[in-house]
Amino acid sequence: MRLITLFSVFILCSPTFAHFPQNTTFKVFQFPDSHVPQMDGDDADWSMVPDEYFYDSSHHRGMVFEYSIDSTGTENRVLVPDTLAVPDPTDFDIRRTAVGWNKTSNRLYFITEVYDDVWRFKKDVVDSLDTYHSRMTGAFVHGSDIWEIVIDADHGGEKVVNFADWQEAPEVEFRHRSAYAQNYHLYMPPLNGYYWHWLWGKAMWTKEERYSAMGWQGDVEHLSSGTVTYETYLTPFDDLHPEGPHLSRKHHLTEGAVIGLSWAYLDADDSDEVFDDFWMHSHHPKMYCSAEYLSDFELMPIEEGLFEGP
Ligand SMILES: [Ca+2]
Ligand SMILES: [Ca+2]
Ligand SMILES: [Ca+2]
Repeated sequence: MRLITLFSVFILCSPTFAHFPQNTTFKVFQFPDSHVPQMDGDDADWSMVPDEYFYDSSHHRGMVFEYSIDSTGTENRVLVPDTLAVPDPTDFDIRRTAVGWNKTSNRLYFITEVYDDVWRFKKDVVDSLDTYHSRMTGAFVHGSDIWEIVIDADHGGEKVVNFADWQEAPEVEFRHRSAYAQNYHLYMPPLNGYYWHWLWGKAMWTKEERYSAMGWQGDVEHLSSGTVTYETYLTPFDDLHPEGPHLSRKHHLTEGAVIGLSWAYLDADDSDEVFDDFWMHSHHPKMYCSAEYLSDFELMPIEEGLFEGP
């Protein structure tokens, strides 16, 4: 059994560059009110979205690790810096992923279709994910297949975590964590059949349907291989307060605006404690902890000609 330090791969976040990859702007498809997709795992309502809005495995890169056994017999792994892995389609194949938005609902819509050789989505204790300990340290999160999405809608480049010393001032850290750039860990498929939404912060209310929802399809079982189609919508915030929406400030999505956004897939195959790899759209391993490492995405106008007719 592997005894790898949970966050052994997480490196210090000290942003020095802005937005990855640089000089590239990706597109967010605009759905008119008449064509807002349903979160049911059926991709039919994305059929009109042009190919240029979709990203596949070729757009993603993974982490590379070195493994070693120490004197106690514990296996350790260390991230190899400045080295990226190319996805192996027999291990994890991102067939296609796209992002959309709708002005009226003020939501971002996501769809992904992924093949995995080992789907992991069962654990003995799911409730531990919502404990103070888990929310502060990230404990109990890994070892399941997760789609991690980070949104910085006002393009401020703020941090996600590390606002204060976790031991000295946990309430300061919790107040600001995911407030200005939200980090969601979405379990794919839902853990134990129902748990899907873990915001990396103290707030528990972002999983309410008025702020987020999810639907998926796929003929897969725990520890089996197969293809999953997963849809979710998320609501962007300029300030997400842990105590509730009444103290929070939504971001209002505006046509033509450029937002900070990225995602990565935590592929867990071999262990129910850690991930095997982290497949990143932005190609930057720090995208999880600061919006400085996200990509630029433009909220596009409605595509002419796609929605005409009766
Ligand atoms: Ca759908
Ligand atoms: Ca895999
Ligand atoms: Ca997996």
